[in-house]
This record gives sequence, C-alpha cells and structure tokens, in this order.
Amino acid sequence: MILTVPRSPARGHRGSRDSSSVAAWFAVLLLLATGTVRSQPAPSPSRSGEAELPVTDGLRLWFRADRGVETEQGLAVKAWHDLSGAGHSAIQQDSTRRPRLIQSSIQGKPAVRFDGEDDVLGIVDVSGEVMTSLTVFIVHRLNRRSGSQSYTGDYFVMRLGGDGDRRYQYWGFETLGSAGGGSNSLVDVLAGWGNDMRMRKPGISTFGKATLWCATTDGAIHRTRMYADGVECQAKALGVDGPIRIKLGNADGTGGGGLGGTMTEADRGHCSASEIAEVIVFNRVLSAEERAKLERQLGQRYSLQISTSGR
Ligand SMILES: [Ca+2]
Repeated sequence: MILTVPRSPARGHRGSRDSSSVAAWFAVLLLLATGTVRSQPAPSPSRSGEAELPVTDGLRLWFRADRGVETEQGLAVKAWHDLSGAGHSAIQQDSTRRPRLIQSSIQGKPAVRFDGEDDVLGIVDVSGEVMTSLTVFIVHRLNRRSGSQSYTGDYFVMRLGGDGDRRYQYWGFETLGSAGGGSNSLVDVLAGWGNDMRMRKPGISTFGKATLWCATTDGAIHRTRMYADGVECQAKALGVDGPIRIKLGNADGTGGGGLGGTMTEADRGHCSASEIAEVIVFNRVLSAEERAKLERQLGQRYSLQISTSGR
C-alpha cells in the first residue's frame, strides 16, 4: 500500500484546509492507530502473479529477477520481493554484501549476480511454517570466482532454513566443493553435517552455463531427487537419513536461508559466484506432470534445452 500524506497548507492559508484534506489526515491517524501504515511502499501486488505459474498449490516462494527487485545506487540489491503471495523477501542490510541486478544475463533477461566473495540475500520468513516436504526450482548459472577473491571453497548456491546449524532443519544446494573433490559433476543436496544426498550428472556445474535445477525432498533427506534441465541425476545417500523440518528463513533474514550462499557467518566463505534469474519453492513434492509443466515454462522463458525423454 502506498500512502500519500497530504501536504501542509501553505503559509498564510491557515484555516483554509479543505474538508478532503481533513479527511485524509483523519485517515492517516486511523491507519497509524491500527498499525497498518508501512514506511516503505509495498512490493508490486503478488497475488495476480500466481496465475502465471502453471502450478500454484503449495507455492511458498517465487523470485523473478525481472520483477520485485529493489535496488539502490549502482543496482545493488537491497531486497528481492516474493511473488508467491506468501509475503517473503530476501534482503541484505550490509551494503558490501549486496549482490547486483544485471539487466542482461541468461538469454538477455535480468538476473541477480552474486560476487562469490561475500554477497548473499537472507530469506525473511515470519510465518514459522515448517515444511516436511518440498520442491525447489532455480534458474541460474555459476561463474568462476575472479582472481582477486582469496577464497576458493564450496559454492552454496542457495539454502533454506531458519537455523543454519541444526541438521535436518536446513536444506540447500552445494557444489564445486571439497566434499566432492571440486568436481563440477556433483551437487550435494544438503541437510546438515554430511547427512546429504549426492547428485551426479556430467557437467552439472559448468561455469557460465545457464541451467535449471529442480530438487524434491519427500519427508526425509535421503528421499531427495534432483533434475538438471529435466534429466534426473544419479543419487547417492550420504551420512544418516532423517526427517527434514525446514523453514524458509527466519524473521529478520539472518537465519540459515539465503540466496547466493547462507547468512550463517561461519559459512561466509561458501558464497557462490552466480547469477540467479528465478527461484520457486513449494511446500510439497510436485507430481512428475506438475514438474514437467514448470520445467517447460521455465525452459521457454530462458531458452533452456529441457529434456522430455521418458515422459
Ligand atoms: Ca560483496
């Protein structure tokens, strides 16, 4: 809601305030009393956007870089607003850790670029909803870290979670890391402390290549499947299985959830150099048909080659 506060009457015209102005001020006082005034304009209305996804049942998060990105000077991203209707955002208070909005990235479309050094957007979630199953889509590409960056550790592409340090309470994509020998053919879908699912597909994390990843977890971390551009990855269970209990983030965006990395301070070195165009999260496992619909739509939007074999 954007609230326009009427200007004060010009000097010398005291007493000439018209009735509509008085009514407007009364409305302001009423809104202040009921606590519904926002200091910032709200992001663009989101409910209308839902209809543009072919599947919306269980939709909990939807970021698109061509909408809802709030920037400051130099296109630094302060906030990325959720289009799902659930009211989440991804934010960064520290200006040095803000990613940048790139107007022409994957297929000439906008994306949010993370520098691979410290950039991350933390996910705000005040709902407290705990998800025990989920489906996550991400359209992105990974970039090589530039030579000036001292850290060369794992890439945490994105992570969900209210607490970054409690196993089975966070969930994310990790690649190019020491755990996988630096391989660009491995992605770990992680749930904490080595209790993960390791996904294998040749070249899945090739630098500079735009790709759509989708992963589903059905109740427990070892019941995770992952698809890259529609092709199912070979999966291998690591560690001990356990039931997942995942929040998107926490109330002020400082929890385990993050785009481009995780807000957890100990994991700062795991920020990924990447460009993210779109992220979609559901609180359930989508059927193969539903997943195919979304993959098809995202594939068209970003001109990705999506495999349809086996369907
Ligand atoms: Ca930075």
